[in-house]
Amino acid sequence: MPVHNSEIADKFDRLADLLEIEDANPFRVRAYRNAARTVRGYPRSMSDLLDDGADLTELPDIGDDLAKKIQAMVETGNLPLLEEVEERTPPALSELMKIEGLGPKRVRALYLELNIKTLDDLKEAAESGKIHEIAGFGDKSEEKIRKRAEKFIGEKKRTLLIEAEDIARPLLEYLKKAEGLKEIVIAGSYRRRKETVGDLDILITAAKAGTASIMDHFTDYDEVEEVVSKGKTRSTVYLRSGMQVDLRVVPQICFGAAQHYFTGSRAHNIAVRKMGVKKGYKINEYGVFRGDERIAGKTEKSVYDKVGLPYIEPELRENRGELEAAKEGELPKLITLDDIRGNLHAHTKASDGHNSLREMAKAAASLGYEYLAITEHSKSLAVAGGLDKKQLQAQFKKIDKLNEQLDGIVLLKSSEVDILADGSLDYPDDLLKELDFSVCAIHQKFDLPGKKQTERILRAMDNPYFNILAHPSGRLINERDPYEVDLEKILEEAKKRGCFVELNAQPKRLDLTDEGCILAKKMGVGISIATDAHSTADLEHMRFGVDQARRGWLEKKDVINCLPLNKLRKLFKRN
Ligand code: DGT
Ligand code: CA
Ligand code: CA
Repeated sequence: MPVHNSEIADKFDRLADLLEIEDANPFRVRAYRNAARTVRGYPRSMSDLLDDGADLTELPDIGDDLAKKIQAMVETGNLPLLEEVEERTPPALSELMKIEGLGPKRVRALYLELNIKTLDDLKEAAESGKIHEIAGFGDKSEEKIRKRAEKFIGEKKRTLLIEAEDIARPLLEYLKKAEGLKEIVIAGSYRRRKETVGDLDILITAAKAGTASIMDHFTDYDEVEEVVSKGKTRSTVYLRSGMQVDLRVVPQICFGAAQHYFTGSRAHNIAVRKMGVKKGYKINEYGVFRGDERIAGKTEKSVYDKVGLPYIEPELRENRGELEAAKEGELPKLITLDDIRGNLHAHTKASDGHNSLREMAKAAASLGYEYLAITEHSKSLAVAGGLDKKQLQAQFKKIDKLNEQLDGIVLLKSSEVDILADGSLDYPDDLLKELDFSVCAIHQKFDLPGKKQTERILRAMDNPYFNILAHPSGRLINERDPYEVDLEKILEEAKKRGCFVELNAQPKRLDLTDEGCILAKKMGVGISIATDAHSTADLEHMRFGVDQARRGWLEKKDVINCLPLNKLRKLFKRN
């Protein structure tokens, strides 16, 4: 298993934390923090870079010593200096630094005076009222610390949808083999296609005789690490991956009501139940009831029927206005994967991708696309293989030639152009002019204050060759927070200028968010759902983008790559 950038960054961060607790030289501490930030946010993995013979000292904030440490971590997985520091300072102290209000000095005081080494120690000491006895801590801060420690201990990382799929797929295959099983569905946030899921909620209907053996079959699954609870109709387990799975077996007659209930969201359920109450019905996971009489529940549609609504797609069920829209007959006709006609963001070997132009074109054609845009990184992103003017023009020549040979698909000449710190674009206008259109993105200086970051993007959009803003928030789910930016302002100005925004379909990005899509649609800004593919396989991530788009209420008409190429080309001509 290659070492991930996030693992390297975590080690540097932990080292910086512990050194800070030890009161080490602040410059040294900062050097490790900066290195962590560089590595964490880097678009290519350190191990790939080293495989390609890249010089890591060309990365921002990485000098000789840090480059050597990164190389050692890639090769051995270890950072010896961290291990050395952990010998003398308890490793879990770095966890305590994550509690808001606890800086290195306070963590050090808690450790030296109360021997607090872990979050549990901290919570315990706060509960027994020991903390306010130390200088610098009052009653109030003790209570705050206790609450925050509790919250922190309770918080669990949510799993990316694509990872949840990898866990769910074999489990589903396995469960289908259970004796007596009739129907099976994964409900919950998974069915609503949320970008991350907390746990999996599986519903099964079965012939009566099969019910007990189905639970045995479930808890016998090879990947089950712990059976939390096991009953006739409901069981919960933890898998080795850490994923919690709730399984329920329900009678076929209430399958629809159970699907509706366990698909959620909770807020949507509560709102539907309230509508039922107004009509004198009780709605729960067993059905819709008038008094003791079950009047609906076999299908989800029958449940909606009883409250006078049309069927509502799971992706919309967040109580974000879908019930009102349904009442008015104004539900969106959600986009589907079949509506997509092309992909406007992809890399090849020429920058940091893994496949050739021809391979990418063939793969896109086999997905039924009319067009695929090649968008290598621009020159400033040298370590991600950014192209200089000559290289880009050489690629364009190759594309022209290839287009003559290709049948049914057209490669578009583009680039993922860096938006520099001052808002200028990374290529001069006379080169940008040669592109069919541009995809512009921020890859460095993530930490500007919101106003400046917004200003930077607006300046970039002033350039008449700016077409699509890629991954507008810059977030990496579970890894990097979005940069501070006023999305509404950007959308407003994008609309004025005839620019578009991307919904990056990489499962770790999914950026725009669902809320971002809703906002862009409201403001009338066209969206490009694009995979940012770095390999032929990545092209298939389009479906995650479409899922997110559906959560964001998008229809075919809101998405520019649902257009045929001739119409799309016109959109890219700004005055
Ligand atoms: P997750 O797992 O955090 O990603 O999110 P969900 O939506 O899958 O939530 P989960 O697993 O806690 O529960 C599954 C569904 O069950 C939830 O979407 C709605 C339903 N549900 C759970 N608790 C309640 C509740 O207290 N009231 C109502 N009306 N529905 C609930
Ligand atoms: Ca769930
Ligand atoms: Ca659950």
